[in-house]
Amino acid sequence: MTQPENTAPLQLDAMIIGAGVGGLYALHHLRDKLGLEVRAFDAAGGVGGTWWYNRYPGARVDAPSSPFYAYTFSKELADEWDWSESQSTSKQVLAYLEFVADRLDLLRDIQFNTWVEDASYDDSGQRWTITTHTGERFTARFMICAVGALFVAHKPNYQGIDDFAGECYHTGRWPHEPVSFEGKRVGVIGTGSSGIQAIPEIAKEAAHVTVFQRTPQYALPARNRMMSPEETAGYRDEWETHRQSMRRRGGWPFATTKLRAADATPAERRQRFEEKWALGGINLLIDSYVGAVVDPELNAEISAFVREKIQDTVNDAATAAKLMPDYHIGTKRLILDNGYFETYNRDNVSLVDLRDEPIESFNSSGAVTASSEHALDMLVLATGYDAVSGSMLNLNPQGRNGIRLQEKWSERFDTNFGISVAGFPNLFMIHGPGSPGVFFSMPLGAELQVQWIGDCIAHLHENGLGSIETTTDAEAAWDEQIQQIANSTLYPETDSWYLGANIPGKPRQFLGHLKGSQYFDQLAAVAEDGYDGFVFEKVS
Ligand code: N01
Repeated sequence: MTQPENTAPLQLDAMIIGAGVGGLYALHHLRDKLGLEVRAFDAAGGVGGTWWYNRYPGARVDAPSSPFYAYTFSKELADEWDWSESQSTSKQVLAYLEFVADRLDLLRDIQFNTWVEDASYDDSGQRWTITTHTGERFTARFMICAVGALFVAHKPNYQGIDDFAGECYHTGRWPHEPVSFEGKRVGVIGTGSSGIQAIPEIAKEAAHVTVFQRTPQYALPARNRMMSPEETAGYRDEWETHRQSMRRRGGWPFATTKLRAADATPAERRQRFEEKWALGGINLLIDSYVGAVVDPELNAEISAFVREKIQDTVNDAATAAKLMPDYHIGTKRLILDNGYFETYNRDNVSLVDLRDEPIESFNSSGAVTASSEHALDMLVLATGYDAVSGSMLNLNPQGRNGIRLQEKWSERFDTNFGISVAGFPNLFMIHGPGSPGVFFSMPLGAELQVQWIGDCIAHLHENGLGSIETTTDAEAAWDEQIQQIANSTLYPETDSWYLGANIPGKPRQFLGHLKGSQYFDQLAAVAEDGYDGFVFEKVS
């Protein structure tokens, strides 16, 4: 539907960009709790955000326990939804989000298949106006950007890659139609969470899989299992306690160890690592001893333990050697695997170590490396995302005085709390740069940010205020806090998407707040203390 230029845009109270985990809750909270006139927009054909697109074989939550990758704001929702496995498939997460959208009657206020092409702020009217790809325009005082931390797919720019004549898919843009690997020679580039989940599944069907690996990765066994009715009932009984614990314990509901590695002998530590390894999931890292991503000695010991496990699993010594990670475990996103290393014992899987054998180019029939040609029928790009900042830069809103976000963020991704940007009044981000994001529970983190935004909007209404905006001083202080916390850990010593290191030319800056509970305490305190670090204008 194209709207003529001179037609007045449709007036709303708030517009939400994105109908994923954050956007759905924002729509519910602002519409049903605050009574605002709200509409959400999404380029996808349905709800789910990143889960709408991540349908590659093997895609699962990389959190270890399904009931905690879910909303916590409604006991009814928790009671009405049964998770079937401890590590949910992407299909089930998507079904859950569809269930939530249906149950809360959200669909009537979401405009799907709609790409927001432009967003700009009008100073005098204190309103945002968006223009969609069809030319429709909407205006509202508030714009909530729930555009996803892992949305903008990163495609490597190898010479000739577009000349490849076979099928080519990115894990973050997987087709909705079935993809068959049967009888095909499949090349997979990338061994992050997506590649490590997809490779074992592809190998079960394909004639041959060639994995092109740039950095060997640690992965811990997920030990995925079916959830029994008793386990589900137990979670429901303890729902309020778990909810409170997640808020207090950095997004994770269970108490973790207070044991110190220095108080144990090497044999005792080894025994404990074995126990945690047997339990699977993130237990080895977070529950062996205190400080695995802070204490270099403990980290080195856990890293060596996992390398040994890889060595024991992979039969071919040369392949095992190529698979040996050499960074501090946990400082790239920790990966939970379902038979990844075992996959290299199959006859139809081979590994190319790009550090020794870089890809020089692609041609119509495959990849050319320094010493070989790899003929392929299909290429799977598991090469990740322009994470955290990428989707906001894609939207590229125009704030005060005509400044675009791409200009504002050309050197640093300045924000306050990862929610607000100086020069962009009444714009709120969910999981923006400087938020806890993946370092906390993403659904709970989105809920808490949305609730804060809702309270802030109510504060404006109650006080006759037309706009709120953070200051550049507050942004500088926020960045300092983020970097200080990160620098007290081992994270900055490893190249990862947390630092923007996966995207050529992207400014290096740690992008997440590592102390989620502290973050939400500070966020609450700022509102209670009259929004220090923010400025308001009266309604114009
Ligand atoms: O992406 P990644 P991902 N040539 O950036 C390699 C979340 N997630 O999609 O390590 C060759 O982690 C790159 O190599 P290197 C989760 O938070 C969640 O796997 O940069 N290789 C790396 O091996 C995760 O962290 C779930 O040297 C290139 C890989 O591609 C985040 O999404 C599931 C390359 C990219 O790994 C991203 O994971 C999956 C190049 N030019 C993911 N460029 C669920 O919960 C990049 N690589 C379902």
